[in-house]
Amino acid sequence: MNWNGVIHKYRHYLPFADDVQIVTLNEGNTPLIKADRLAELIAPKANLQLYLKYEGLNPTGSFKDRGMTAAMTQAVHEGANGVICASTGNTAASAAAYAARAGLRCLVLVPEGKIALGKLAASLAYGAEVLSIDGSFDDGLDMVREIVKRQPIVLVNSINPWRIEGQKTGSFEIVDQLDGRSPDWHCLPVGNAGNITAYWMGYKQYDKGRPRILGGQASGSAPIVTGKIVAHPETIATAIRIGNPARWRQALEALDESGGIITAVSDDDILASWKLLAKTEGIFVEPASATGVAALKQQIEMGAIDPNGKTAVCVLTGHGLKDPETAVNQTAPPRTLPATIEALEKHLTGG
Ligand code: AN7
Repeated sequence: MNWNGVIHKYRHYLPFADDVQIVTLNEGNTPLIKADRLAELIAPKANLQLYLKYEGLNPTGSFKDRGMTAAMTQAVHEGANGVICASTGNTAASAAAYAARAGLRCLVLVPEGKIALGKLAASLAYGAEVLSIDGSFDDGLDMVREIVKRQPIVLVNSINPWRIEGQKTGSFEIVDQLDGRSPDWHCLPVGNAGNITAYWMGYKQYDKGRPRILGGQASGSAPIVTGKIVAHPETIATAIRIGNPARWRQALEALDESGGIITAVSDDDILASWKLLAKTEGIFVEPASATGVAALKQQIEMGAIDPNGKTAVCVLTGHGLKDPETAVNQTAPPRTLPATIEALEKHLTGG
């Protein structure tokens, strides 16, 4: 079957006018991968049914494309000339791509030196005006919130409700891929809290069972866990280096209504899960994307989640190639070898 993107597929659940021109890169339809080896490692002998929703396989390499197709479609429908966002990187790359496709001007504000290389490369390649600010993501978000009050430019951060509308299709796909039921646990990283908001909205709307939501924040950037704005958030998972989430209240609602949990995981635990995903399942994600797995592992170990016979979905939000620098820094360098058969044979046989 030909796949034409999430708006085409789930139009019936989205509040678009009949005559919108859809801006799409055929996003969505990402695989839900059963991860038996990883399940056995994080919950030995528990018959945990663990699935990984590999959102890094979207057109710009992250989950943001689901919401961006919707936000850009609506922006074009409303006659916008340009769009703007603040970003830790993935929103920037996605906005840049969809704006290019729509023929719109695109401005992205990113925290200087704190955006992974693949995200910067993509945003530049798509032709966005990349503005590097000497502040955090949160500072950038304050700036774009203010500028859209003064200038006719459309904000495409996840405070734009169309971002959430498009993003919620992730829940619909998971339910469809699980043959019409929802998992017991839905695990994901939480940064600005758009994704957690959207998934919960999607499960409720689709009405085929409701999971409990498990959100993971990096311990150096965990405002929702601590209940306090973090003025200077830090984490190796730069995607979720956010101290004052825009959808904080909705995240708390999702946790409350679902009987969920929000927890902080250390950078070491994030990196340990990042390695496990790559080495036991062959799935290379950016560090932030391993936070849902790290949170699940932690909660099972603490006894707060009983894995026995349960179904859990972890959303892997972004591709590993987004952050090649961290990958290279966190692994041993390649061994150098003379270009001879003798040297190769010696290596192969343990010489
Ligand atoms: C890989 O790109 O906020 O809780 O500006 O890139 O919905 O913010 C990215 C967030 C998780 C957190 N995983 O999602 C941005 C940005 C990855 C991400 C999150 C982000 P939200």
